[in-house]
Amino acid sequence: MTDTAASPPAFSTPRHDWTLAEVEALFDRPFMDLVFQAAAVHRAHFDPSEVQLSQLLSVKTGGCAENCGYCSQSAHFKTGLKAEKLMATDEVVARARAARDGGAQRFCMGAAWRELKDRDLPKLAEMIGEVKALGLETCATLGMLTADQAKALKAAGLDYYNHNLDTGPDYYAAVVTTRTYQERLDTLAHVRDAGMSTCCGGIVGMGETRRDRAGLLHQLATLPAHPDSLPINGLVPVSGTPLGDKVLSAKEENGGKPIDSIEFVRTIAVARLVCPRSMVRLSAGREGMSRELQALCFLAGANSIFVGGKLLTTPLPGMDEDSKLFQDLDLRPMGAVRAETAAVIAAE
Ligand code: SAM
Ligand code: DTB
Ligand code: SF4
Repeated sequence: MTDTAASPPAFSTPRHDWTLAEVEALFDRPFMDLVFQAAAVHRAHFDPSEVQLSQLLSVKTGGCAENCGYCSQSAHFKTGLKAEKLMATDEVVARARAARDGGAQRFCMGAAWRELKDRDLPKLAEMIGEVKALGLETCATLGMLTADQAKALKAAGLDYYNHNLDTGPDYYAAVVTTRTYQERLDTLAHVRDAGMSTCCGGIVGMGETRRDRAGLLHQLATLPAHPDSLPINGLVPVSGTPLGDKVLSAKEENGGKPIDSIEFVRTIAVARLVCPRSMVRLSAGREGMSRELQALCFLAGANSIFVGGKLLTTPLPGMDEDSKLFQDLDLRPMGAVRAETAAVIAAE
């Protein structure tokens, strides 16, 4: 007998003193026990039939100064992506309204920047304020922030800031060299200090080891506050990027997938166990995942996804496909702000 049914309470209280060895030991648990335990912890904190829907929009695409080895938007790689200017506020608001009316609860604005420049702040603040006025939760991912910029974004109505650690500290140098791990931790501290919620996770399937995946989750679980949202992205292999090309040229391994699907589920389950109250987001990589694999991820504790047919520059399943999946799995969107609700908010 393994300690499955008896263990959940021990995991239910968030801890910040995880050791790397403990996180690695969770990865090594028998798969069925791990998923069972993660599902129990999920149920201790959330309604397991609810999944949060977020929609992304790339408000400034391409031409980024950073060299993140997975990214379609880096100016260091030839990916064929056309760089664009910062989008007009009206266009962003129209897209946010459509996302809300489609059932999204949160709208996340992404920019291909190394860091936010003060000159762009007024326009971003206006955008965030108008999206918030639609009744949506607001999220942005704009690169590194200073403490003052974080405060200004909070004042503009920003609820969440996404800034990922991407991988464990030992593998980090193989992924990006133009931004340090510490710089990422510093931006996260500014976001927390400004009173915003944090969205922070990483990518799996970049050639890292299980120890590196444990290293990422160990970092997240030992932050001063666990991330409010914890996105687990499966690498979307983009042709022209060093990490994407590696996967694309080794197609026979894992059936052309960047990571074995059972290992992916393990990563979701361990994230749920070490950060029991976080919204664990099954993020990039859903396109091409089977319905059964997604169901297993929800069972293992994922309770948030991106929807709407597109992430920032790469595809996602369409709304029809996701609605059918939700119907078949008896899942429902968490707290969606549909048109009727928003009309009430606007009239207040
Ligand atoms: N430029 C900002 C930054 O990196 O801080 C924000 C945008 S960036 C695209 C947001 C996150 O998306 C990255 O940190 C990375 O974790 C994830 N991401 C980007 N490209 C990806 C890919 N090809 N596959 C999986 N995740 C990806
Ligand atoms: C996150 O962790 N994943 C999202 C969101 N936060 C910003 C972005 C995924 C991007 C995937 C590649 C693309 O579409 O360009
Ligand atoms: Fe730039 Fe963000 Fe892409 Fe890195 S992940 S290259 S910072 S857009």
